Amino acid sequence: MMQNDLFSKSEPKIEALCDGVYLLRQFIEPELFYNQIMKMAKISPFRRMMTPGGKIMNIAITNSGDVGWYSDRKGYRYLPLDPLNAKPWPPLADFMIKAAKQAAQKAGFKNYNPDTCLINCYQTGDRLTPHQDKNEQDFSQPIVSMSLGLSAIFQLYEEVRGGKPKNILLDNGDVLVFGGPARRYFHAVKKLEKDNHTLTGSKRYNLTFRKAL
Ligand code: MD3
Ligand code: FE
Repeated sequence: MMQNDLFSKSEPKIEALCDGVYLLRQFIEPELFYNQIMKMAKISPFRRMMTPGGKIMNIAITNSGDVGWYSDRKGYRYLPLDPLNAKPWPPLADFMIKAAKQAAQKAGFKNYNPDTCLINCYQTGDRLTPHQDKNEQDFSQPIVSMSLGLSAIFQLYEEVRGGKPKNILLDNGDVLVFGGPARRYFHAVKKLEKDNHTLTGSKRYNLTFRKAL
């Protein structure tokens, strides 16, 4: 009983994976986030964007917050309005900001102020190729990532793109915090395997909270 109390839900475990990368397993309430995503997607639907090179991305994307990450022939950037409906992106709900700040705080980042959340929707076979996130202004602010639904293998390249990555299995409700040197690391997500999840069906969702401006 005492053993259990030491690891009870009030004191979730935090695991340092490497310098600046922290994993908080089962940190959020997935249903709450999933329901919110479905509400927001009615205003700004998931869509497959075009890369600057003219290819259609396989992962469907939407945003919430003051600005949203966007890609087309003109390049990658943050936009205050959703080009699909010419309206602001759905606002970040207070509970979302609170959870992201709580995760950052646990990882040691005190003044985290996310102004946007990029939401990725993975279907069977979708993968994210190695890349850096560098469209944000302030690299001293961490990125907080939340996973929903089907599990996926996340890959972190500590050195360069060509090096051997660290593989991390991300499950429903897991949260990752990236800051400091890790903020600039290359990372990727392996192909989503065909499976079924009680909350999300055949899909995986990932939310990345960022300070873009
Ligand atoms: C490491 N998303 O949207 S989240 C992305 O699971 C993205 O959908 C992945 O990479 C996903 O850009 C991984 C974890 C993540 C997010 C941002 C990072 C890892 C990061 C920025 C720097 C280093
Ligand atoms: Fe990324």
